[in-house]
Amino acid sequence: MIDIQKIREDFPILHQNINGKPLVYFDNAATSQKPKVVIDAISAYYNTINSNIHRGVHTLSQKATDAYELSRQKIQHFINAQHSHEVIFTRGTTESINLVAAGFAQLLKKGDEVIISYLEHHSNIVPWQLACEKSGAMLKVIPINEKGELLMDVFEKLLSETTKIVAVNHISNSLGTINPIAEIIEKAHQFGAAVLIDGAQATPHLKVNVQELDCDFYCSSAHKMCGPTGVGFLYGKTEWLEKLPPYQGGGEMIATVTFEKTTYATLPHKFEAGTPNIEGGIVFATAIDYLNSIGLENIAAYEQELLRYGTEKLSQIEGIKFYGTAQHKTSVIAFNIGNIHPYDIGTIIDKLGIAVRTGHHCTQPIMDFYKIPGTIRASFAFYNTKEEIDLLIEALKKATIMLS
Ligand code: C6P
Repeated sequence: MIDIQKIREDFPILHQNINGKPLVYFDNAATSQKPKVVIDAISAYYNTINSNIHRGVHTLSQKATDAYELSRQKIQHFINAQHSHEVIFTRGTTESINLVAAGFAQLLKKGDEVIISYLEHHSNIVPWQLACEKSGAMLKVIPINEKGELLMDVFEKLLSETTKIVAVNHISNSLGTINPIAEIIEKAHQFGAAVLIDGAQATPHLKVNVQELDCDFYCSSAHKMCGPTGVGFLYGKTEWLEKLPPYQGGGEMIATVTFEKTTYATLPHKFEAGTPNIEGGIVFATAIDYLNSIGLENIAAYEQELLRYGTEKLSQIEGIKFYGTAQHKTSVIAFNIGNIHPYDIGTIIDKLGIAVRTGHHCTQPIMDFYKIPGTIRASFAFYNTKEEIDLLIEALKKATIMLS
């Protein structure tokens, strides 16, 4: 059991009025709020050990390097990777996917196929389109049903010896669907295809075990996990990371450089050119410690309770239509009310202190599937409460009256 009121004390931002009303933050799928330990760790870094890493003989640089590498190990253990060199620091999920897709662009050839799904965020669509354009490979898409679940029988038919990589999200950011990734990975491996899992919406909410899943790549962003923005990770199996070409060239990713030939550094440095987001990388570990202190199982159980409560309460609103009613889903509720444009509702409830996201949520194909311009998306985190859901309902009722 978690003590929500105590947890809420950890988040300074939650205790303020927005537009004269207490803030209700339901835009957690876009980015999570940060606990004080994370905010303090950022200033502690700059107050005590700020310096460049992997470069200096001096003590500060060594301290910063140690903290950065310790954070890599924290991420390794958080996702149960076998080796810390299988964890590459990136700017976030988007960069992680681009890194893999750019590498595959060089490995793929005409006749090869890449499979993604209808549920993907644009950052798991566009990099693969670019890779296919460059290589001549073909992009295939797993369709969905009305509930927002992948059609697994069609997926099986799409798979063949020509499938080289399957890239799907663990959890849909727009609908909350939890995809059957263990099954996807197993089926793809039967055809020798690699599998990349976009875990941006999963790592904040449930325990991930990359060895058990046996995925080839897994990625996520710190900012959705109570950590800072501008940092994330790419997990890759050693053999795949060895096989992929470097993503960017520059300092720290080399072994030797001459004008004739450059040789590359060993993993993970081969993929970490230039000065990284040092403070972000280090503080990522603080965020992981914080999530672990609450417990992913506790977080998942409480958020499911909020999902049940929210769905039941919202169902009472006249004219509401939900998008994404999968059997297995996280605490994301996407909906529209009557013919009112989601943006109009979002704007009015913001005046009442409530933060939700409206629009296509960087998933235009899902909106096209439902033939809508966008949705209102309320996404709950473990620091939200049922009382806040009640405030959302009240605000929605007011907005509906004003806009009808
Ligand atoms: N989704 C949302 O409001 P970055 O921006 O690189 O940290 O994450 C991109 C990304 C990739 N995949 C999924 C499933 C995601 O949800 C996101 C980010 C946010 O839904 C911002 S668009």
